[in-house]
Amino acid sequence: MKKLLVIGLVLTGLLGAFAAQAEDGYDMWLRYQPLEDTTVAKDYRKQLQTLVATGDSILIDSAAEELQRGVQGLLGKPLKSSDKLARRGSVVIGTPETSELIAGLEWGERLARQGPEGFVLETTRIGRRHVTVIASEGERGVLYGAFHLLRLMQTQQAIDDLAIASAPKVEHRVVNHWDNLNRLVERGYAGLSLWEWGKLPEYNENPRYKDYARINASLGINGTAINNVNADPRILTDQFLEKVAALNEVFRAYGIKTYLSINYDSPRAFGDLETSDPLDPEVQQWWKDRVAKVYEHVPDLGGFLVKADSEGQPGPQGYGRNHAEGANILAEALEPYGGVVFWRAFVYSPEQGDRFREAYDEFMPLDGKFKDNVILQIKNGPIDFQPREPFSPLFGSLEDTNIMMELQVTQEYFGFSNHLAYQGPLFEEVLDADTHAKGEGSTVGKILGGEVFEYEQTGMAGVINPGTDRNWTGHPFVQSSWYAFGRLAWDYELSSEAIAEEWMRMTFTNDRRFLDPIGEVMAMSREAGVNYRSPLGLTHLYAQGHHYGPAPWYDEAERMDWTAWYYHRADEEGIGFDRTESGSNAVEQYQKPVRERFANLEQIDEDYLLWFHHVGWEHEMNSGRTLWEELALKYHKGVEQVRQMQAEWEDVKGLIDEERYVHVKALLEVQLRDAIRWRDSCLAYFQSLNGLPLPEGVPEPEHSLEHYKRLEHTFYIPDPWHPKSDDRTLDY
Ligand code: BDP
Repeated sequence: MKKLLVIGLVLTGLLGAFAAQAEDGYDMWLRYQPLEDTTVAKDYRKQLQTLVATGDSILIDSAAEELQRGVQGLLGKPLKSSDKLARRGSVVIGTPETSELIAGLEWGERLARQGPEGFVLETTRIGRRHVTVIASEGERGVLYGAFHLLRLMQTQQAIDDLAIASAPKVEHRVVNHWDNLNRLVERGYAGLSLWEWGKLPEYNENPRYKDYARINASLGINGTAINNVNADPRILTDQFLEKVAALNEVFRAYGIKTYLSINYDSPRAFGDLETSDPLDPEVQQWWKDRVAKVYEHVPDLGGFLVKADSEGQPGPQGYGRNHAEGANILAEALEPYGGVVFWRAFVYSPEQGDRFREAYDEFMPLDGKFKDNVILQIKNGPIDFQPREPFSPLFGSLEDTNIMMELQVTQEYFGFSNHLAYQGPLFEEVLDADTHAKGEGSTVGKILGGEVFEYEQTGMAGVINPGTDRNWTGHPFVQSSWYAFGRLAWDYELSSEAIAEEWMRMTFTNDRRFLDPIGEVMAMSREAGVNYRSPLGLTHLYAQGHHYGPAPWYDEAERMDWTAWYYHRADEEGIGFDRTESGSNAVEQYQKPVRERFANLEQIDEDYLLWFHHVGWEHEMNSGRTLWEELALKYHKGVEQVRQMQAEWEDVKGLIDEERYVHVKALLEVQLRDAIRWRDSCLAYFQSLNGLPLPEGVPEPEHSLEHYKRLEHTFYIPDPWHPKSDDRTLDY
């Protein structure tokens, strides 16, 4: 009996130890697993023995708690907490206000240079003692500095002679959730919304909330817009505001401000007024009163995010007013509380000849008309988060309007949470794009940082859409794009490659045998996605509604509708959207050097060719091949790249935990299936138009075009947000 008990205990112990090591992706990049390199760990232990964190501040408490958690995990032993320096190995954290030791360093000017969110992380002397200092003008900066130190350790960098000063390059670093109040997440592919509205406000201790805040804070993200831009007016009711306040309570401890997406028609939807016309004094008063209520509940709310006059959302134009008039009344109501309005520039009206032109044509005439606490939130490209877009011409054109860029982390157009498609290279591509607004070097990044035009406020937003899936994002590698967004929002000059390496080290392992091949996989994954979907500047060939599978075909009757024809203009003769002078002339929206390059068939980078030109199928490409051959080869290359990704993944077996290894491996199979379908559907369709043979090396599509057309409606699970896609599956 006794023996059995002992065996039982040993078994439970073993299982316990095993369970502790099981990796389900929940911890993201904050795993703090014991360091693989024991020499490094030994060095770290010397520097990190005692933590001196004084002062009364929830943010510094969070920083201290995180350092303890990290050091405990990485080194196996927590720091001693003390309010005095130890003989050696002290870490002193704080601001000159919270810490006398830091005040005593007299770093006022240095800290001021980094600002309240920046920090100095330095190995220095206090008296005769060597110490590690994390200091900032503001408490947020201390928190970010703590995460920075932990990142150095997780990636096994030396920490015995630190001299780091860092500050974010844009002010508002905000994640956006497209979460509905019924907990369905629009374009979210990882479960239900994280926000348990039914249990709030009473229960805000769900550990997910705090972990979510830690994940964001570790990147320096300082804002979250928690509900869908297609906004439910109920978010502004007292009942929901109480719930929002309970969430905000958790986020506040990590320096994250809460923002709410509001419905522009709220005054009417509440049943209070007959109109929501922004120039009606009663409407203006309504917003002032409602905003006062909002701040009673959430005194430090960041402000509102607004999608107006877009895709059926109400807005000022419904009342004959423009976007500036619409935004300014909200800005006025928020101003006394320091709140801001993120006003989205994602607009296009169906009667427009070229959707590309729309945002620019609508917003340029309003430049300089928005209040200072309005920031225009502009998607990276002129259409809609496509695998490759030229940068939006609004970047570099709006001189007197605060702007921020909106990027998409959730893979709406990149295979949802089924495909591996690290978005870092896409983000980097747009940030590095040169607008030439004030001569060469006026990159989108610099514009966003307010270095080209003097904006009052700057920012970057990322649509993230995590859900209740254990690993938050569905595909483990979608985490990497969230990470990349946050890091680039902090510093748009970082390289996507370096970011990928950091992420892999923290998320998987520091083992070079993993980092090198999988770094390559990450680097190629976005381009692979472009190649098997829409190479050479093709765009939006998606099945209507769910945006997962291919549907390049169109019905004659639907030509001008938002079907694929609208975007690719393919026929017997050729393919591509003419946006030069002979077409929609959207190129005119760019500064001269950019315009000239895009407009010139000889000079344009072929990756953008069909964005701007309609060319014959036999148009000669730089390679000497015809467009058709090149296109077919690109499609095929995309498939081959997925095969290469699979092969690399095979090779890292055993270098990381089995659980995530197997998960990614399985998803790569799905990705290969889909890549082949994309290639074959598109090639079969285009071939039905041009009648040309496929070039050597590209296999014939396995099925008939009719087969692929039928798949359009059964290719992906019905999307709950698009009930119509559900109905249509019944046809087959
Ligand atoms: C499109 C999405 C749609 C969003 C819209 C937006 O398909 O679900 O509501 O963007 O950004 O890409 O408002």
